[in-house]
Amino acid sequence: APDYKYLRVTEEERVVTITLHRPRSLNAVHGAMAGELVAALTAADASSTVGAIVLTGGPTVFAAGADIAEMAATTSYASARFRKDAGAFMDVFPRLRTPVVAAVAGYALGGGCELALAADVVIAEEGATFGQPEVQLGLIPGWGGTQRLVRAVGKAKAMEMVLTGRRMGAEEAERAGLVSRIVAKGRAEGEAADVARVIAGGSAPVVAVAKECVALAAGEADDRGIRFERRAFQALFSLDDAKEGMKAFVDKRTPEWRHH
Ligand code: CO8
Repeated sequence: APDYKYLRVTEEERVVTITLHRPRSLNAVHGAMAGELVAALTAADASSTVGAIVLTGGPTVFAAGADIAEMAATTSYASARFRKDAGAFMDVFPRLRTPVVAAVAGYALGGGCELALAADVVIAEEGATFGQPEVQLGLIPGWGGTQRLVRAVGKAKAMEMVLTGRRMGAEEAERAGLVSRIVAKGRAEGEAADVARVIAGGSAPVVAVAKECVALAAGEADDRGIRFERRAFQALFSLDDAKEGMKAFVDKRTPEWRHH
């Protein structure tokens, strides 16, 4: 098995568990981690011994978003790392035949929330928190959040969350439909593994086609909104308010918007 630096990957009973592993930055997703995630998901999907994938951040945090320090150091979308379209790695999710069960403990913010939204089933434990705080950074969600959050929780809640950055606790997230189930603290990964084992116990082609049908009903086949969001993110990324917002986070202060 390949060695990953920012992931832990284990396989047991037809279930691959992928754990995001950058504990000192709350699993913030930088370019290197995103690349590893695509590799690990693609490898699991290609394996005939794998019937389901668990995606988790471990027992304390799912992911606090894209890596703001890395983004702040990127002057524009024309610069090297971003030339290839920093959101494109998310296209791996709709391509997977193997269902992905997200196990969420703690923060799932920004890109972290978007990873959960891209999963097929989301199990959250008490204390889990979901949100799209990009507006506070002078940005918008860029990994599908504006599209999939609307589908998950409806327009009013999605609009409020994206426009204000308000976070949603596990209970509200379950009521709204973002989460399939809430479990006791410390149980998200175990319960997600149980769900994944049940899925992996089914006939692989039947499961794959069932997933495809539900994904179609959930709007996953139409990627125009995702692509529009990505371009809009890129357009806003180079504005001075985005620079100020990201810099303010890095400097641990409140941003001062130029365009107020
Ligand atoms: N990126 C980089 N570093 C982070 C991030 C992040 N998203 N989140 C936390 N960290 C770091 C902190 O800087 C801190 O580092 P250090 O110890 O060196 O100071 C460490 O993790 C611990 O964080 P805190 O001290 O802030 O921990 P708290 O418990 O006080 O707060 C929070 C936890 C509330 C989660 C807080 O860390 C926070 O608000 N984080 C940022 C959340 C956020 O805004 N996420 C959205 C990011 S933007 C995004 O995801 C856009 C996706 C699309 C991008 C497409 C192109 C790339």
